[in-house]
Amino acid sequence: MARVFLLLLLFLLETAVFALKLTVHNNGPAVRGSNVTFTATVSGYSGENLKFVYWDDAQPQHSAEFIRSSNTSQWTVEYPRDLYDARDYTVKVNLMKSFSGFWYLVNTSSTVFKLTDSLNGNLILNQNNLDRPNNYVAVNKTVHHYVKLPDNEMQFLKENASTIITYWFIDCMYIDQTTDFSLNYTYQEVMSDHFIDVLVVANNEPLPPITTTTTTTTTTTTTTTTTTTTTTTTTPKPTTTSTVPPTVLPINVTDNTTHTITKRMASVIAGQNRNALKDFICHNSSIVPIGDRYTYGHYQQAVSVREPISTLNITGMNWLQHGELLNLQVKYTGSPPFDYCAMYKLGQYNVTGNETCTMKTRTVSNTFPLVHYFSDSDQHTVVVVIENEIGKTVSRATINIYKASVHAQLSVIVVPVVFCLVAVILVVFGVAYYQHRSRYTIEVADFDFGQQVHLDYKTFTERLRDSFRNAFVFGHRDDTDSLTSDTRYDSMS
Ligand SMILES: *[C@@H]1O[C@H](CO)[C@@H](O)[C@H](O)[C@H]1NC(C)=O
Ligand SMILES: *[C@@H]1O[C@H](CO)[C@@H](O)[C@H](O)[C@H]1NC(C)=O
Ligand SMILES: *[C@@H]1O[C@H](CO)[C@@H](O)[C@H](O)[C@H]1NC(C)=O
Ligand SMILES: *[C@@H]1O[C@H](CO)[C@@H](O)[C@H](O)[C@H]1NC(C)=O
Ligand SMILES: *[C@@H]1O[C@H](CO)[C@@H](O)[C@H](O)[C@H]1NC(C)=O
Ligand SMILES: *[C@@H]1O[C@H](CO)[C@@H](O)[C@H](O)[C@H]1NC(C)=O
Ligand SMILES: CC(=O)N[C@H]1CO[C@H](CO)[C@@H](O)[C@@H]1O
Repeated sequence: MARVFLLLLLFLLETAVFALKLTVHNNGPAVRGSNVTFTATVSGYSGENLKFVYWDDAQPQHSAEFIRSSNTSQWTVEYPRDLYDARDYTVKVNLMKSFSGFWYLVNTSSTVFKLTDSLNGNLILNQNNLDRPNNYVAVNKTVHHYVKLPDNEMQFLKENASTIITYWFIDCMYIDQTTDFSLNYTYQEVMSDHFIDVLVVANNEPLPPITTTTTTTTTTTTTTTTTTTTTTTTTPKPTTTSTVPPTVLPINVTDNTTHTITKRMASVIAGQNRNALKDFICHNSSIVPIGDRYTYGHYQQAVSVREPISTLNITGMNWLQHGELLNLQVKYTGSPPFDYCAMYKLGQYNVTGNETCTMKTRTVSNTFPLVHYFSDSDQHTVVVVIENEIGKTVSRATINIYKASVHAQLSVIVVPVVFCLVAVILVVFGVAYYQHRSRYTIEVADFDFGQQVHLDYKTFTERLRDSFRNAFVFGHRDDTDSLTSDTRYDSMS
């Protein structure tokens, strides 16, 4: 009795204080016949053993329990087509902990999942190996359309379908059938809108024999189909009032291997409400036209064809005098509307291509002006980012700003400087010449002055005269006298 009480106390304590949080997810919705995986995750886990008890509310019911020494557990359940209807189901999970060999409930949680008649997943538009984030595609460039199925449905189809064919319709017109869930198609009309219908058909069982009666029905439908296809060509979008006959399936496909399947489909369809099929292909209808022997997926997608931004030209003066306004024209081609912005960077800037605008300006014009005032006089780079629904283009232009004084120097300063230099040279030469002359005269004057004191009675001419006189009038004896007298004067001066 005391032990039960203690257990109860512990249990209450556990749930109140140390409660583990339990969350359950599923990978649905899933087509009938495929697997659904449930994942239970515990938060606040501290290393103990946990028991996960699962059960669903389907008939026949599934249940399972797992003991795990981790905070997560997975349960995968198969829901065969012949046993389970398409609807919402609930899976509940009990989380249990053990105490003295007893498992007691800690927490409980549940998840709701959907079984569907048709395949899930999405139709994806891919251009230049990039999935389009929206339904806009570039004109004259192959669009890779493909159906992306969830992994569990893909696995189901691989294991339980001998043939999977994807039928492609654009604007209610049959285009092609493929076996790889994809279609390459090029849209050639810019600014046009289209509506894509894709039907993925996988057979779940061997094909029953085709009766002659059904074949004839098929043939008749064929003729009607072809005639109406031409009528619908002019209509860009499927309209409810269109005169499209019920069967738009490719009944006149020449390929032998697919021929039977196509015929089979047509015969199945022939037994159904024809208007239901028309609605199925051309409109947003959830009517199942094919029946339980096939697993199908129907995908619809609107496509808008646009021209990407190209040949972006930035023209105008990019050498500016300081104080002048930058005034450039940006011109480009592409489909409007455009969102643009310009960024001004100091110095050289190399565009990376993923520059983005924080503030965009919208325009429908294929040109816009760039007007800007630079307060300094450096080199700048203007980066222009233009976006439309297809993509983005980044371009740039380098702006050089020069100071007004730099311009003036050439005419106003350089010329006077040259003249000044000439003047200075002239003055320097003049002074040098004058000094040279005056120094010569001064030297002579000094010499004369010095001579005046000591040689006032014997100048150079006088001495010359004396020498002549000595040589020719007095003979050699007086020669030595004049020499000694000369030496004496020199040493004295
Ligand atoms: C379709 O386009 C994709 C990607 O552009 C390419 O990988 C694939 O080979 C093309 N398929 C056909 C049938 O041309
Ligand atoms: C049916 O065949 C004709 C000629 O063989 C062809 O022009 C037409 O496009 C085909 N229709 C479809 C829906 O394939
Ligand atoms: C198609 O119909 C479903 C429900 O019937 C609706 O939720 C969905 O928005 C519709 N899609 C289009 C493209 O009209
Ligand atoms: C851009 O310049 C080139 C060459 O000058 C010219 O051929 C082209 O048409 C211009 N593009 C635009 C959009 O002005
Ligand atoms: C821009 O790129 C050129 C050549 O790739 C490089 O020489 C230059 O240094 C780069 N300038 C800047 C500012 O990154
Ligand atoms: C784009 O920007 C991101 C972050 O802003 C940066 O990590 C990445 O290197 C850039 N890519 C290119 C091609 O410059
Ligand atoms: C090929 C194959 O495995 N087909 C099976 C698909 O599933 C159904 C039941 O849903 C089986 O009857 C088929 O044999």
